[in-house]
Amino acid sequence: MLNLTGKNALVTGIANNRSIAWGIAQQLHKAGANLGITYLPDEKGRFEKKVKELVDPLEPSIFLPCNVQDDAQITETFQAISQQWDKLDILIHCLAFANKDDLTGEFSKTSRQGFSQALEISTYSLTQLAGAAKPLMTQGGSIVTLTYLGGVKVIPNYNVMGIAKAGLEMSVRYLASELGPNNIRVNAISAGPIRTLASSAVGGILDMIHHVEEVAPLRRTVTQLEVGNAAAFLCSDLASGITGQILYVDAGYEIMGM
Ligand code: NAD
Ligand code: 0WE
Repeated sequence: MLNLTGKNALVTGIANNRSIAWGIAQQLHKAGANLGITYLPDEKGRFEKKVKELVDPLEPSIFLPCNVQDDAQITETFQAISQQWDKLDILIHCLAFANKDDLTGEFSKTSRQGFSQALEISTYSLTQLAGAAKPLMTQGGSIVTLTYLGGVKVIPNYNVMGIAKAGLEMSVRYLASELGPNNIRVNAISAGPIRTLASSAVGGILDMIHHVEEVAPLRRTVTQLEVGNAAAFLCSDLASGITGQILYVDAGYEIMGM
């Protein structure tokens, strides 16, 4: 049976009740994990209040701001973990960002700034967090990140995020290779399109969801909780032989050629 009792899990990327990270946090909690939550702070502290209210029922023992563009916040997060937890077992990387302007129109017009920002936040952050987690995962561990088909095949308008996800998927393999001897597994879930804060800001997302509902083998899209179940599996001992993999949780869409 899926059992995460006695495991400490750090979950990044919860913005609201539609976040994929929220679906994951709920399923990790249900399986018995002890949670730490980080959120992206904003100036007015609005995010902090909203996320705090949302996650309160899951009784996280750590709740901290962590903007991955700020080294000091990452250091503070992992310092808090090393002080409060005897070990870290699970790291969920569930964040991405690109300029809205770079998610439409001509990919060849992507600016240097937009390109590096998208890859810094969406790709480099996995390596950065995995590097910080490694010394705390003293009993082995499981790292899970979220990717999308647009990192493997061309999806209109995904543009610079596709390059970021291609880099993210290759980072999973290099990290799995490096961390394997420490019994730390690193995998990605490639989720089908889901309506979230990030995806709702994208023009035409509903049409994409309807397309998936028509052609995916299961004739539907997936939910945050289904992604959460797959993440809980990958973080559990049931997946002890699995590392470096990209697991599609997409109602089968990826297998279709026509
Ligand atoms: P979301 O908006 O709920 O989550 C994105 C998160 O990234 C937010 O919590 C935001 O605060 C965080 N973030 C952005 N910049 C950050 C920074 N500098 N530091 C720390 N956190 C930062 O949207 P989501 O769809 O749940 O996205 C989560 C992950 O799932 C992303 O990696 C996304 O690419 C991936 N994904 C989403 C879909 C989809 O259709 N929604 C499909 C496949 C993969
Ligand atoms: O990875 C994602 C979302 C990525 C994302 C979305 C936004 C919108 C708002 C990253 N940064 C931003 N920045 C913003 O300002 N997905 C997989 C969802 C998604 O995004 C798309 C998609 C799909 C699906 C963009 C274009 C085409 C399809």
